[in-house]
Amino acid sequence: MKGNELKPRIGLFGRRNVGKSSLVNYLTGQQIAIVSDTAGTTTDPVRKSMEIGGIGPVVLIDTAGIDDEGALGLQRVEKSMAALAEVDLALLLFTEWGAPEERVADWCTTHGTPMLKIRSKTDNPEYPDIPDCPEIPEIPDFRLTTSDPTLREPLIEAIRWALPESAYRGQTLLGDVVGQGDTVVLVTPIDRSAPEGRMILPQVQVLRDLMDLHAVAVFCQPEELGKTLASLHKPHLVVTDSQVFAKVAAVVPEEIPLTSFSVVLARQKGLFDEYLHGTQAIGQLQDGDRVLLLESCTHNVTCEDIGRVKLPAAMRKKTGKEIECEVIGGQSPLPSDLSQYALVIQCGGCVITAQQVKARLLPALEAGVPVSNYGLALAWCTGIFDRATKIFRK
Ligand SMILES: Nc1nc2c(ncn2[C@@H]2O[C@H](COP(=O)(O)OP(=O)(O)OP(=O)(O)O)[C@@H](O)[C@H]2O)c(=O)[nH]1
Ligand SMILES: [Mg+2]
Repeated sequence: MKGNELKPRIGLFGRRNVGKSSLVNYLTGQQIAIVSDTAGTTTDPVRKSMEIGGIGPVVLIDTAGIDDEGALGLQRVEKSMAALAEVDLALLLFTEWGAPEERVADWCTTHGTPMLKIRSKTDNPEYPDIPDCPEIPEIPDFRLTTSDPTLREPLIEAIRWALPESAYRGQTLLGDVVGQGDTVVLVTPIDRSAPEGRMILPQVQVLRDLMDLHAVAVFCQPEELGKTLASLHKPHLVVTDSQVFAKVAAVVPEEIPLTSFSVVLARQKGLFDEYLHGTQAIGQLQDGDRVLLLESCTHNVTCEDIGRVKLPAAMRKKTGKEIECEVIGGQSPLPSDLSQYALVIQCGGCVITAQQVKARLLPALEAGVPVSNYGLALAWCTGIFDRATKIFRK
C-alpha cells in the first residue's frame, strides 16, 4: 500500500558531463535519459521509477551538474542541491574531487543523508586515479565505467548496502513495547467525523502492526471501555484517539499504560527522542517567540488546519503567550537562519520518508533549536503528553 511518494528516492549528483544520465540508463537498462557530451544536457531534476532486486520500486532522480555556471546555470545548481533534501540516498559521481563534490558531501553529512561515492569513467585515461577523499573516509567509493555491464550487479549491491532499511521496510510501531499474546485495547470513537463504513489509516496501521506482532487487539468505543477492561485480564496497553484522551484516561487505571494513536505514529518517522525533549520547550515560550511549523504535503493539505489553526491556537491558549507561528509547506527550503526560532514542529510526514523528515530536522537541531511533532505538541497542549508518552520514555 506504499504510495508513490513513499518509494525510496535515490538521487544522482555530480558535475556536468560526469555521467549521471548515463548511469540512469545503465541502472534501468533503458534509454530513458538524454546522454550527450555537451555539458549541461540535463537541466531540471528528472524522476524515474525502477525496481531494484531486494529493495523493490525506487525513484531515481537525475539532476543538473553541480558545477554549472552563469545566471541560469546557478539556478540549476540550486535545483540540484534542493533535490538532495528529498533523497534517501545520494550517489555522488566524480572524476575529480573539488569544491562542488565537497558541497554535496558536506550537505549529506549535515543532514544525515547516506551517500555513495562513484568514481566515474574509470575506463577513460583522461581521468587518472585521483587520491582517496580523506575528508569522508568512512564512505567507500565505487569505480564505474558504464561500458562494462558486469559492474551493474555489484553497483546495485552497493546501493542496497548504502540505502537505509528504513527507506523501504516498514518499521514496527509497537514491537518494542508489545509482545506475542499481549492484549491491546484500541479506543476509537465512531462519531460524525468518522468516515462511513471503514476505519482511518492510523487505526488500521496500528491494528496491522499488532497482528504482525501476534498480539491480541480489542476495539471498542469510549462508552464501552469500562466494560471492555472489566472483561479482560489486565490488558498490556490502551491506545486511544487523542480527542477522547481525557475521558479514556479517567477510566483506565494508572497501572495500565495508555497512549494515543498520534503518539504511536509520531514514533514511526522523525526523531522521537528529540521530539520528547523538544516538546517541553512549548512551556518556555515567551511573547513574540517564533515557532516554525513544517508541513510536508504539497497538495490536498489534510493537516492544514492543524498547522495553521489548531496547533497555534492550542499553544497560545496553553501558554497564554503571543506566539508567532510560520508554516513552511511541501519541500520548500528552510530559512537559512533557524536560530531565530524558539521551536520547530514537524507534521506527521505521512507523504515523506523517514530520511526526509530527518533531513528537515537535523539543521534545526544543529542550530540548537528544539524540535517537536504535531501529534506530540497537541498532546502537550491538551495536558496528555506525560501519560501518553510514558511507556515510550527510556
Ligand atoms: N568513457 C566513458 N564515457 C562515459 C561513461 N559514462 C558516460 N560517458 C560519456 O560522458 C558524456 C556525458 O554523459 P552524461 O550521462 O550525459 O553526463 P551527465 O552527468 O548527465 O551530464 P549533464 O546532464 O550535462 O550534467 C557522454 O558522452 C557519455 O557517453 C563512462 O563510463 N566512460
Ligand atoms: Mg545529464
